[in-house]
Amino acid sequence: MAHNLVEAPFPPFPFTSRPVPIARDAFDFEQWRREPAGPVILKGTFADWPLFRSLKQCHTDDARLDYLSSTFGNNVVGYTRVPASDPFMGYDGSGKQNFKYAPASCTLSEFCALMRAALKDPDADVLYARGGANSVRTWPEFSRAIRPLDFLKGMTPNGEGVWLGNGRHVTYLHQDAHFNFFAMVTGVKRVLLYPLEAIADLYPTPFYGGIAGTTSSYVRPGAPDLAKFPRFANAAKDAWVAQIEEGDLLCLPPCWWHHVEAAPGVNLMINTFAWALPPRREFEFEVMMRKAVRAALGLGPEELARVRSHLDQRANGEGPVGASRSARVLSRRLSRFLQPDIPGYWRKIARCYYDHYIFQVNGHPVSAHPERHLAWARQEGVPKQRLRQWFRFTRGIAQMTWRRRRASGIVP
Ligand SMILES: O=C(O)CCC(=O)C(=O)O
Repeated sequence: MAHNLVEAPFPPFPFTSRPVPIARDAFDFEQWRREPAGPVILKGTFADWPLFRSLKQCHTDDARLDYLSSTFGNNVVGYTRVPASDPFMGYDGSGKQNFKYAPASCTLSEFCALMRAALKDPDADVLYARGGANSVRTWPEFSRAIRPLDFLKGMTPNGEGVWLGNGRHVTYLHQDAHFNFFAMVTGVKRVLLYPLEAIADLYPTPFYGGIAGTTSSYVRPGAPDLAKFPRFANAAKDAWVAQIEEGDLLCLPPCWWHHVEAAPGVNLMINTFAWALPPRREFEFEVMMRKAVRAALGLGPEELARVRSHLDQRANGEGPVGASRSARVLSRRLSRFLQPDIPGYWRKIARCYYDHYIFQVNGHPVSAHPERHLAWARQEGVPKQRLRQWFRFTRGIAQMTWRRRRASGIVP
């Protein structure tokens, strides 16, 4: 593997990191998918996309916007805007989300006109069409301008988004439960990454209780407040950085933390999430975790330590002998995702989540805002909330099935 060491127009991080490797010819994608050791960049995998080729022929941002506007202009874009003076989208100093995901919408040609004006004024807002609000398969002409990537065959897409902006935005540090592939079509992004195991040093939100339903971090990696988040200094040993440019496909294993910045100028990235387990199994894990975290709050440290050591030794369906019924139920639930039928990478993820949120081996799991962990647990106990989660999952599956029938995307 080679490394991506190209200079980029980003201020350096106040810590060192290792570069994400670039895959060379001998790279075995199937093997990576079975045992993803870390993120990797693939080059040239979508060089045949009409969208990519057309944009490559445009030599200015004006020309890129003309092309996007004239070819896909009627599609409806959901977007947000943040001030150029601070284009960070995430948590502010008091732990409050400082932006709305995609509060505005217009046609793509209107959005291109807004971006064109903003590009001429360095003080203009940063505009960003976020992928969760813009699905590739609902923009028919756009979908026809890309090609499915054969090596993703057999994976199940979970959402394929269009991320488009006038550059300079910063997306909060968070992780998603799925594989994630970033196809950088135009512009440059810098992606800071950490394995899930760095969780304790990243000051996470409650489990899946952060921005847009992800597990997010309260830290701003570009300007970390080390007085408030002293452990973040330890995270440097786990930090990876990828600078992705036109034609790069960044492949992220499930649950890797990522923080994304765009260089100035028109920026277009298409991503696809792919389920890391069969969808129902992944949802079962989420539901099980939500129950287990609540159940753990009712057990003492000794009993939790017994459950943990029981899982370490046996990882079977029975709980520790002589333990309370709640401890045995907890043990049974947790062991389900440590069995050999669960892929090795997910067993590792499960262990890491268990240690952090259930056994609390790193201290309080939401140490930046402990009260939010309790509020989250209370909320999780409300049947309406569980129904909402089930509804969201079922609707997501139905939507994706319907979209896959109608139009093609990145996953064949
Ligand atoms: O590119 C971005 O700004 C964010 C992308 C992202 O966070 C994601 O795909 O999960």
